[in-house]
Amino acid sequence: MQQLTAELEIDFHSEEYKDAYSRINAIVIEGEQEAYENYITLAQMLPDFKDELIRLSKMENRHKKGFEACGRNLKVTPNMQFAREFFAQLHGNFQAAAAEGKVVTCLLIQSLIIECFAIAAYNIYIPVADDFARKITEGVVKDEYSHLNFGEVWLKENFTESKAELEAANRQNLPLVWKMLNQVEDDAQVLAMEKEALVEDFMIQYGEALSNIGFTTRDIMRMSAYGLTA
Ligand code: Y39
Ligand code: FE
Ligand code: FE
Ligand code: FE
Repeated sequence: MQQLTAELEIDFHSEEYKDAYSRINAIVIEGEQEAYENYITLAQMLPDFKDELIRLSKMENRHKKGFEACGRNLKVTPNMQFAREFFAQLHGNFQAAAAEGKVVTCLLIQSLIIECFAIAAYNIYIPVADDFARKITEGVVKDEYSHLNFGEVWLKENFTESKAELEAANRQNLPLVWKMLNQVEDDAQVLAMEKEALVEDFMIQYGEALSNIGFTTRDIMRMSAYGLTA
């Protein structure tokens, strides 16, 4: 892994790298902050799972602190304004769903879509990260799999009643992921993260999650196609 970053000759201290990092690092910090808040909201919506969801929210808060340290380590100031705008639509959809008590939509947005996005981004980042950020990100990505698992297990257990709402929420929110990926493509490239690799990893995680919940291959194909219209 050390080798890959050396082979690619990534200069973590160049102005170009730091400029791109000011946005990507901010996105990750903002994402972790919103994930922290989203799991607190979910804890209120699912009182039977309150303790577990509060535990997940605390993990998100630790992730945020880890990524703040990654930015400080490279002497980069995260562009939080950019990051808030980046998440605004997905965040708005989560909040609207929460206000209506639509727990299935909230779980799809946070525990499936956002967690799969995080897993894809962190998996692709780890081999090309600086040594400090790599260690932090390796610890974080393990936690993200457990967050995805929470959503999968709950939705699998409630699949029949959730199916229609999941399809609607997928249709509403999956196109946002492609929009977001397109927005960060150039910055990700500067960090040696290929958009094609991000898309591939996301679709594998997301498709596997839908399959674990109970969707058929045919359903998954149909649901995945909504991304392409973005
Ligand atoms: O559950 C979580 O911890 C998720 C909030 C974090 C999302 C991180 C989103 C990363 C997108 C980065 C895009 C880089 C190309
Ligand atoms: Fe996280
Ligand atoms: Fe998470
Ligand atoms: Fe490319």
